[in-house]
Amino acid sequence: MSAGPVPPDVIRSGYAELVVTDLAAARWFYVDVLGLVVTAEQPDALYLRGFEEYLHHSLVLRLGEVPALARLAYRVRGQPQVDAAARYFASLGVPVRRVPAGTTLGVGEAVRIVDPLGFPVEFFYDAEHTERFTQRYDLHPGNAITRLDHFNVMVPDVRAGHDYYRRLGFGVSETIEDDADNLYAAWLYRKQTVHDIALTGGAGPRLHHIAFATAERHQILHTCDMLGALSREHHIERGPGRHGVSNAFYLYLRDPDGHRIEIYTTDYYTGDPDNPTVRWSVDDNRRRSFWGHAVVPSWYTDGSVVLDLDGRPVPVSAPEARESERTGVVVGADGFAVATDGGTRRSVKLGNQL
Ligand code: XXG
Ligand code: FE2
Repeated sequence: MSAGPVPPDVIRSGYAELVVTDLAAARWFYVDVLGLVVTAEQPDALYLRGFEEYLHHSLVLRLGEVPALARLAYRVRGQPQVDAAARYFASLGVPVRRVPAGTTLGVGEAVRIVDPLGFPVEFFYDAEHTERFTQRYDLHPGNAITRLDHFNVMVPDVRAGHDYYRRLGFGVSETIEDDADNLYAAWLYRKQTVHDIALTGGAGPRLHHIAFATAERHQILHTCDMLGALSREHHIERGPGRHGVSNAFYLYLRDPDGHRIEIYTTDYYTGDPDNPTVRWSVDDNRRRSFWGHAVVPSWYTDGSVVLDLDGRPVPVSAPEARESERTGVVVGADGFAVATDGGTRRSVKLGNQL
């Protein structure tokens, strides 16, 4: 029996394209507050990058009617790997579309698919180079973002998502699970950090967040101080704090359209072939906040819709109801459960109770 086409050699998470409904408001958030570098600007789009990034962009903001994720893009190891992606995904029977160079400004010929989890994903290699601003300290704001770090997506079946990314050659750095082998969340990588993609259990396919890295913790605190000083503190959703999973320092923000952005710094090296997977119990109160802080319910429930290759919203499915052994309620995601109460649904927090 033939093994079929091999998966493309993915290097790392490369860029994301978000649909935003007010480009001026988005520019304020991403450029004036977060301090991302503008590579190019068009009447209906902004192309942004971090201070260490030399490719054209790691985030595209495109004007549209409804806030959504247009695409996650992975960089592959050379242009022939773009063809390898086309062959591999055609063999899986999912929608595959080749797009000519320049379809996204600054990006060469690429392949777009809807992956088996329902997400619009691009595989690209060729991309325009720009100046790397690592040591242009004269340009750095106090909260300078260095680079894109990872994507996080919401999926109703974390095990299926984990298995799909494992087949694509991703390593698994950390998980949240229970004694019954239920997987609540998983972190998977190609580059030598904790993750390029995280899977969060919940109604999906939806985008949970896009995460950008700063070099140091204090830069995250500076963003909080700026938002406070501008009376725009409502953009802070969760944190700042220290993750259990990944050990990174973090902050979650909501942009003017509600898209969630994480600022993340100083996780750890995962590049050895025998890098051990850290498995967190869903009962460990430190897994999401190492300091035991409660996670706000919106962090578990809210996500951005995703678009198919023709720009239509992809329908969302809810996770299969699971009886928690501990509580007897239906768990939607770890730490946040929806209990059915004689017909009335109420939200209860589980995982952060001491
Ligand atoms: O990047 C991450 C996260 O996926 O955003 C969430 C690392 C850790 C966590 S968690 O909330 O599980 O600590
Ligand atoms: Fe994250």
